[in-house]
Amino acid sequence: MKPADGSIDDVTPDELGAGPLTVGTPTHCPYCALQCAMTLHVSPAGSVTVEARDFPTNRGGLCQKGWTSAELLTAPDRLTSPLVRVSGELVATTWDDALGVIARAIRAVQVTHGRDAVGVLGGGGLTNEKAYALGKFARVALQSRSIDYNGRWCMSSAAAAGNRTLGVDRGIPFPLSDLATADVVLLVGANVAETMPPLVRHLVDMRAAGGTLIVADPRETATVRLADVHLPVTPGTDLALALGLLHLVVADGAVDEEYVAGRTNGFDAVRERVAGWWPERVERVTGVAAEDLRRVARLLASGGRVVVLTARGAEQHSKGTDTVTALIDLCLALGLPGRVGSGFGCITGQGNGQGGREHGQKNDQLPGYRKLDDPAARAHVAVVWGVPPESLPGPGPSAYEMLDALGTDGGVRVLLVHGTNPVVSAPNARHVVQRLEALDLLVVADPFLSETALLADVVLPVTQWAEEDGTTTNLEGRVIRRRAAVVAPDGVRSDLDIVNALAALLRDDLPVGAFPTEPEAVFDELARASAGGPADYAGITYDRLDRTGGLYWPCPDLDHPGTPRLFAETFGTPDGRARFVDVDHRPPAEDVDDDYPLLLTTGRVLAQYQSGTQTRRVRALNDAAPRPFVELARVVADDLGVVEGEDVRVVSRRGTSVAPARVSEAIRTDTVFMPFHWPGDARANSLTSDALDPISRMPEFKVCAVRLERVGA
Ligand SMILES: Nc1nc2c(c(=O)[nH]1)N[C@H]1C(S)=C(S)[C@@H](COP(=O)(O)OP(=O)(O)OC[C@H]3O[C@@H](n4cnc5c(=O)[nH]c(N)nc54)[C@H](O)[C@@H]3O)O[C@H]1N2
Ligand SMILES: Nc1nc2c(c(=O)[nH]1)N[C@H]1C(S)=C(S)[C@@H](COP(=O)(O)OP(=O)(O)OC[C@H]3O[C@@H](n4cnc5c(=O)[nH]c(N)nc54)[C@H](O)[C@@H]3O)O[C@H]1N2
Ligand code: SF4
Ligand SMILES: [Mo]
Repeated sequence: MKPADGSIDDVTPDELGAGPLTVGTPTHCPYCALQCAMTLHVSPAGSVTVEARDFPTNRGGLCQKGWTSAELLTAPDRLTSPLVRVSGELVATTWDDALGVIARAIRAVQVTHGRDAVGVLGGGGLTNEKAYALGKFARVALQSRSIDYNGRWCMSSAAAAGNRTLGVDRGIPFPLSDLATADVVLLVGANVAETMPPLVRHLVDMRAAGGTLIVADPRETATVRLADVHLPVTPGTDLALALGLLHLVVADGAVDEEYVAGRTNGFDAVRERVAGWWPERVERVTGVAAEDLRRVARLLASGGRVVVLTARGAEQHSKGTDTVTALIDLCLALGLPGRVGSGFGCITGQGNGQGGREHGQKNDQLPGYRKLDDPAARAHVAVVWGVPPESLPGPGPSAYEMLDALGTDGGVRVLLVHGTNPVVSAPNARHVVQRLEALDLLVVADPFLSETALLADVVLPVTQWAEEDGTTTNLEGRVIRRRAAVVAPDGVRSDLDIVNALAALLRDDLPVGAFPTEPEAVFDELARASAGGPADYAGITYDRLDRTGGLYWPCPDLDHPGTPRLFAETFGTPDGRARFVDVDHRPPAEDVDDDYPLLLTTGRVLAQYQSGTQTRRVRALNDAAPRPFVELARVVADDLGVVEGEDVRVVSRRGTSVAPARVSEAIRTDTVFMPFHWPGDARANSLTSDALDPISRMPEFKVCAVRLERVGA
């Protein structure tokens, strides 16, 4: 759908909207896990407009990113030809040549260094079909254990905590619309007013009906400004906060003893643990006033409909799994999970962050959220794949650990990157760039020349969102349909085509049709592979999705209506009872000291998305959020002698970044904040710590020690 004359840049949505609308293609947004519903209209000249569509999650709303998303389809620097590096330069080539270069390098490296020396790094924005195909490609065509994905840096702590307590990881295990009928909602480290604006509609309705919104965040964010209570936690102390709240619930006699006795195991150790977390101690650790703790504990224990949600602020820590666990313990003690209108959830981030962690691109996983080291799971999936179970490799390294070992003995030497831009988004990014440079061959498949693609030896131009069919699974575990609305530009291919072509070049012994390229065929195979697993899609088909608008997993057979609410009667554990897990607070991996006296935390702004590959190419979004910044409290700015807009240098043990100061009344005086959307000198991840959570392997993006310097000085 190339515009005939390149004039699309000058047409505003209003002008396009003035004409009669076509029937349009109903689909969902290319960006975050809210997966807002939209209709795409294509004009006879080929320009595309976005119309918001009503759906229970977005209720007719879109954020600015969604409204402007069609601009991605006509970006002037869209990649339309494979590129290979010749004498240091990326030059255009044919698909046959590019795929041949990759296949030869894979073969050579696997002969010399073993199968695991070829790795795949996937993405939580990829459709279910692509995530499934990448996992199968790694296990069946490469027979390598080296595959993981960027969701490791997103949902891994939430997933690990959900699995070990509730026995299943479906981020929000109830319909999002439940928020509107809650009496109390507690958000821990979630800035939904910027990261999922249409979600706020449910919270606004909740408050209009008399409900109370509580937000724990070191900054007074746009979300905090909507709230009734702000808990201004010190970064990295939510675990103590959770223990302190449970202490008060126990002390007030507000534990739901019948629920605890009837539906859970292991509360005694937790009850004993929280006895030591009295409010004044929690105040000293977290910076949250004891009286605010008491008020929040009373609200949570009020007996009404209570929902607790976490996002990355609580989770992206070297103790993120334990923090989420402590919050789940709190909710179990209150009897919330499984009670209609109440519950606990983690807000999934990426467009297919939920489905992307269910079907096999995770290092330890087979489709249907099965475990790679479970013999029964291996046997089931091996039958669907037509290979012997013993040919399937075991679990491999996590995303950061794989990157950290690139090019070393025993590490990956050929890396295929699909759907992530680690040069901008990986922790300790300067080190990661050095490791990427040590590879024998770096292959990046992307619609655009991302910062990681700029380092690659081979770049493969791929189709994006509105150019292809597929499914995603939204933040509530609802499987929905993405639909092709336009024809992809000449020269680009789908990730599914790439996997198919490489498998054919590498292996002539695979079953016929092992890597289908039709999304629906891939989905049907995925559904069979997932049958009987925790994330069971066996009863879901494109046809059913088209008729229903979406189905919640598990959906084990074609007559099954799907499962909007989990845990009504039983949890996902073998005995059906939830497990309290005894966890304790600990400081971040890197605390402040005389040389690095401030805490750096990082996150997002409304108008940019992730590493910015996509949103930095949309004009209106760049106008809205044109540059990076360092948010710092006025007293910190005054001490340093910097004024609003003046460049400041942020220094950590790993690197330096320079960005303009944003002097703020809305941040703790011991904390500075940087968004991570920009590359180059202002890259936040030049500073961040690569300390990992021991269970989830989540990096500590949300806290490290830094000092500030005046650039002029
Ligand atoms: N505009 C926009 N929206 C997005 C994205 C985007 O890039 N841009 N990305 C999507 C993705 S993949 C994700 S994962 C989600 C993330 O969504 P969120 O988790 O809402 O976003 P963040 O800005 O990463 O972090 C949320 C808040 O955590 C706070 N915080 C920092 N440290 C701590 C701490 O120690 N404790 C507590 N309680 N809070 C802390 C920050 O101040 C920040 O306001 O957003 C999704 N939506
Ligand atoms: N400091 C700091 N760092 C962070 C975070 C933080 O809070 N602070 N958050 C972390 C989190 S939660 C996340 S999710 C990550 C996100 O960081 P990244 O993984 O880098 O996220 P994106 O920018 O979404 O990268 C997706 C890439 O895939 C491309 N793409 C889009 N569609 C397709 C497709 O169909 N196929 C292929 N092959 N490519 C496609 C896009 O153009 C883009 O280049 O960042 C993490 N990094
Ligand atoms: S909130 Fe997320 S899904 Fe909705 S329009 Fe914005 S980016 Fe798209
Ligand atoms: Mo994320």
